[in-house]
Amino acid sequence: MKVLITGIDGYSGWPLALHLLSRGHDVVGLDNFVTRRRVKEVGSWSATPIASIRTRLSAALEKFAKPIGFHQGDLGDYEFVTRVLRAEQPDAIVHLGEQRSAPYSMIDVHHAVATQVENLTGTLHLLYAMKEHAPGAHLVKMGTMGEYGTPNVDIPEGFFEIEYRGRSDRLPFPRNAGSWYHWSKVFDSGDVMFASKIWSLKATDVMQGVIYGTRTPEIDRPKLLTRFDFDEVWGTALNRFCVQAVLGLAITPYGEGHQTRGFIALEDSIQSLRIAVENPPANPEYRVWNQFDAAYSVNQLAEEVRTIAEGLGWNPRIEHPPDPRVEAERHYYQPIHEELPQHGYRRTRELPDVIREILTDLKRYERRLVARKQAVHRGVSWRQADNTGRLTPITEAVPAAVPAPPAAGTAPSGAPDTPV
Ligand code: USQ
Repeated sequence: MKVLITGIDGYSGWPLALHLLSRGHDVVGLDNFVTRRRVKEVGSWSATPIASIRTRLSAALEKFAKPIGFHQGDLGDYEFVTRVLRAEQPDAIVHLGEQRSAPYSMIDVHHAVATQVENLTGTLHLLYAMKEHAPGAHLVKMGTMGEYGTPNVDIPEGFFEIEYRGRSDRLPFPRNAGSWYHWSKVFDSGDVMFASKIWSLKATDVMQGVIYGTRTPEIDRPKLLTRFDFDEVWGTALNRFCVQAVLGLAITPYGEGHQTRGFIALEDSIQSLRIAVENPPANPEYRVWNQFDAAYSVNQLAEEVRTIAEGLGWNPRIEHPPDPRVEAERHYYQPIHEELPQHGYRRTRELPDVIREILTDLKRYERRLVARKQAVHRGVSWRQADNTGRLTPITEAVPAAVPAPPAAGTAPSGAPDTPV
């Protein structure tokens, strides 16, 4: 199968590319490297020293004796999107190329607008380009469990049967997102659902929980490392807690800490995306899969990290800063996740093992964590309309120039080779 990954340079995109290659698929990706630039914007970098795309592509070629095709460009450029789809004719498109941070979207009006404009524009461009140039392709769209919010009833997989005033129907389950970012994913989902209906496209909308971890089996050498963010804007809860333990900073479940979310290890999240790719709907259809392994409160995660870090001889502590987000700190949480197991998914990674692995890996890169320690807490508050004062850059400026685009299917020539 030929698979196009948008956002191939990202936390999930890169390990997914390696995994699909290992399964014998043809892989081609596109990226505009915006996450690398935006992590710098908030004064941070990846804990793992990730190689440039050029080095990544040649390391993958060395390992799998098969190239990954690559196009540098922006999903906001419709000409670029159509050119790639026309040239590549993918069987599946995994759409990961979106602004993925809730705190980033809450910084101020400009970050909110950038998040929603980019995410919706990129998705619409992809849908129109599919309709015109690859109507038989299967779109696997990265959504988020956060689209549903935390309702006081069980959460189905996308749709539910409802009876109201004596009549019944199967309708999309109500969405109730908790950030401008999460709302952008809700709007995307509506657009993918509608496009699938009017143009008879095949689409799987993956409602993914919070991902954690540093490794997948294919990442067996430094040049193949994926990024690992730990600053308040780009790092997610469990990954941040591990970094806090390594740095001797307080582990920070916000507020009461009973906020509960679905979590999934990086390796299993890649397994799920691969299963979605390899099992397209037989006929045009918009389907929704909830993708997480288990629900944990942030308190449970903090305790788990503390216990394992203590086992390593460290002395971590937990503090509860006031919750900077506007979210329920105590709530019911019972999402259903039956579709993936029905398609062959099996959990392979247990939480304590992965935490131990993350802590061990991070210890190796401790100097990089120390160098960006100030970025672990930035103070983006959902209650403030403008958080920019808190986010004055604390490291070097973002490079202005974007490397020249490489030819399709070749390693880019202009991409910087310094690990970032
Ligand atoms: N949290 C803490 N302490 C921290 C950081 C976060 O208690 O230091 C809490 C948050 O308040 C929230 C929960 O942990 O209640 C999850 O926050 P998060 O930053 O790990 O995840 P979130 O902002 O929801 O977004 C992340 C990814 C996003 C993905 C989403 C899946 O950045 O791309 O869509 O997880 S989900 O959460 O299921 O919507």
